[in-house]
Amino acid sequence: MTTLATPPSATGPDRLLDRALASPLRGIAEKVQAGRRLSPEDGATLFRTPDVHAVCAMADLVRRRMHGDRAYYNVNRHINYSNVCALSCKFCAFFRKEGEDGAYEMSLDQIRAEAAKAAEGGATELHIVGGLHPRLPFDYYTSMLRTIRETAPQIHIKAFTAVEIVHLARITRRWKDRAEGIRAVLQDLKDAGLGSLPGGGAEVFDDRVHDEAYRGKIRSDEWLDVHRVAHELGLNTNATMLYGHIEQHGDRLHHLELLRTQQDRTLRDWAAAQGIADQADGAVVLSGPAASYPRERLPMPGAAGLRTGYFQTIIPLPFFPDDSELERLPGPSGLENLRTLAVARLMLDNFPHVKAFWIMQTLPMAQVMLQNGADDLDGTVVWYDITKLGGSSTHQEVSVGDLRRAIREAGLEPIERDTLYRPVMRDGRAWRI
Ligand code: V47
Repeated sequence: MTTLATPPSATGPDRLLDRALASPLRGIAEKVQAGRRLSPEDGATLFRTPDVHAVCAMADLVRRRMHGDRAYYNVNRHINYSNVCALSCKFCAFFRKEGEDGAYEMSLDQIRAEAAKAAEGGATELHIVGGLHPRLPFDYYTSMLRTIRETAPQIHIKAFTAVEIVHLARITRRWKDRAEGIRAVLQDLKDAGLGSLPGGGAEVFDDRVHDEAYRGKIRSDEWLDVHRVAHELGLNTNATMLYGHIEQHGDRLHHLELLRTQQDRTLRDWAAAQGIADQADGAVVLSGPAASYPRERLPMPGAAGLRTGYFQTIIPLPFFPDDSELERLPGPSGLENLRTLAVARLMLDNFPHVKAFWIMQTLPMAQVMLQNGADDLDGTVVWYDITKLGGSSTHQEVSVGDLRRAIREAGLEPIERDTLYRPVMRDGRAWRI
C-alpha cells in the first residue's frame, strides 16, 4: 500500500482513498496522489463510477493538501439591484420584463441604505448582480459603486457578472473592439470602486445547451474574455457552473477544461517564480504533494511574481427548476451535487478554492461538501432573490455562529475571510485584514 504525503484527516477518507487505489479508479487515484493533471477521460470516469465515495475521498485529499484543516466563510450581503432583464433564459425564475408584475429596480438611495446596513452589520463584502436592464444608463452603475464607496469605504465590492459587463460595453457603444470595450468598461468600474467580479453568468460552456436554454446570452469565449481582461487589470474573479438541467457530463467537463486552460495561462509566470514545475502542455497544478511547492502553493493578492488577478474559486450551482421554463426537469439529486463538486475539485487543480454556496446547496448539504472537496461556504448573504428554496422568501440569512458551527462539526477550523481570501481579524463589527 502506498503511503500518503499528507497527515491523516479527522474525517478518515484515507481508508476510502486506499479503496480508490485498489479499484478500477486506481489509475486516477495514482495521478491524484502524485499531483498529475487528470484528463477529460478521467473526468468522464469520475462521473460514471458508482463509487462516489472514492471520488469524494480523492477530492478531500486534494482539499486537505491545499487548505489543511481550514475552511472559509465571509460576512457579506447580496444586492440584486434589478430583476428587469432583456434576456429570457429558460432556467431563470428571477427575471421580469419591464412593467411586468414584480419587476423592480433599486434607486441609488436604496443602494445607499443597503450599503449602510451592510457596514453596520460588519460585512466585508457586497455581492451585487442584476438583470440586463434595457434602460438603466452606464452612469447608474458607476454612481452605484461611488455611492457605496462613500457610504461604506471599507467594504469590498464584488459586482457584475461577465454578462452585465458585455451589456455595459454594448450600451456605451464600446463593443466594436471587443477586448478594448471590455477593458474600458472594467477600468471605469474599477475607478468607481469595483473590487472583483463574481462568477455568475457562465452557465455551462456549450453551444447546444446555450442555444436551447439561454439563447441571446454571451457565449463561452466572451465570458472568458471578460475574465481574462479583468485579470489583466488586476481584478480577481470567480467562476460558476450551472448544472443539472439539459447539459450532459461531457459538457460539464468541457466547461471545467476551458476554465483550467485559461487559469494555466494566467498563473504561468507566478508559478515559475514559485518554483512550481510546468507539467505537460504548460499545466500549472496546485493540488500535488507538498514537496512540489518549494515556496507558496497558492496565489494570493500582491504575491511576488503575480502581476495580474486570477480565478479564485469555482462555484458549482445546482439547477433549481421551480418557476422556470424548465420546471418539468427534476433538478440534480443530492448525490449528483456531491459528485459534481468533488469532480470540480479534482479537475480544477489550478483553482485555489471550491465554494459550496449554501443558499443553493442548503447548509446541511454544504456542510457535507466540506468533507468532500469544498473549502468555502460563502457568507451570511441576508437577501437573495435569484433562487429560493421551496416557498421560502428572499430573506435567506444564516448567522456567523451557524456557519462556524457547520464548519466545526465537519472537523475543520472556521476562518473568516475577505473577498480575496485574506483572513479577517474581527472585533465585533469592526474588522481589519
Ligand atoms: O449566473 C439562475 C444561477 C447565478 C438559477 O462569485 C440559477 O462568489 C440555479 O453567480 N437554478 C448567480 N442557479 C449566482 C452566482 C454566484 C452565487 C454565489 C457566489 C458567487 C461568487 C456567484 O445563479 C446565475 C445563474 O447561473 N441561476 N437561475 C436556477 N434556477
